[in-house]
Amino acid sequence: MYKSFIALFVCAIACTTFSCKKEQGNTQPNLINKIKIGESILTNNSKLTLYSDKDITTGFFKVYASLVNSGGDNIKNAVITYSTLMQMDMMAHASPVEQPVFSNEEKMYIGAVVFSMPSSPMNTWVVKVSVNGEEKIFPINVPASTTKNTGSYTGTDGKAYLVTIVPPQKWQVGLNDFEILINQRLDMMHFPVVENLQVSLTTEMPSMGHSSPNNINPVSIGNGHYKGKANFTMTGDWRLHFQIKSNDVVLINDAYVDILF
Ligand SMILES: [Cu+2]
Repeated sequence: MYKSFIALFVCAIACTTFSCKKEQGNTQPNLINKIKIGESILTNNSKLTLYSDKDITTGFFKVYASLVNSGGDNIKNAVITYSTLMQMDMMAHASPVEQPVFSNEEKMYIGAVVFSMPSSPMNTWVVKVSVNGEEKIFPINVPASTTKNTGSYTGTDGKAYLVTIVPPQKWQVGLNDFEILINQRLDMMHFPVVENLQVSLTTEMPSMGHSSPNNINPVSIGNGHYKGKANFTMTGDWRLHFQIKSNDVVLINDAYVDILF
């Protein structure tokens, strides 16, 4: 009897300690290799912080939102939406975004933004984040990427499209998994994703005038993303050419992005 009491007691302590530790460890957002791109305090004193994986340039970027209440606890059931706006000299426009979803792994909301053109003194980007209806505005400086990783094309149907590379963490010699994101520019503010297109990939090394074999054409995986593989036979400058068809009719003959590694 006495022994089982002890056992129960030890077990209770161990469980409490363990679950307490686990709880604390699990509620911290994973900030390894994240770059803070903005922070703001909401009216209820919770803190909203935005992060990216790397320095922002033109192109596709994951945007992480951490939301922590005044007691330091992670809030994971908020309704968070992203939108972008570029204020230009004579007009304003938005760009494609992917709405954030809470990740139990990262302990943050993860969405994405495409910066379709660089900032300049007259052309400035903001990312707007709405948290349970309260909007916070984050100015973001967007230098031009050193290589072209997003482009705008007019389709054979007369509509405008954006084709953007979603690169792997790191390009390497050999097979590289990558995705492209295809959006239609419906108007200056709306960029719905386009699914069910047929994409074929050819590679080119512009500086040496050769291509590479054994690439794998990107196929639709939903949300406007198309996943394929590029086979690089050497380091250097590579251009990925995409011919995009809709119902077997050429929509965009040559959308391309450039890679340098
Ligand atoms: Cu612009």
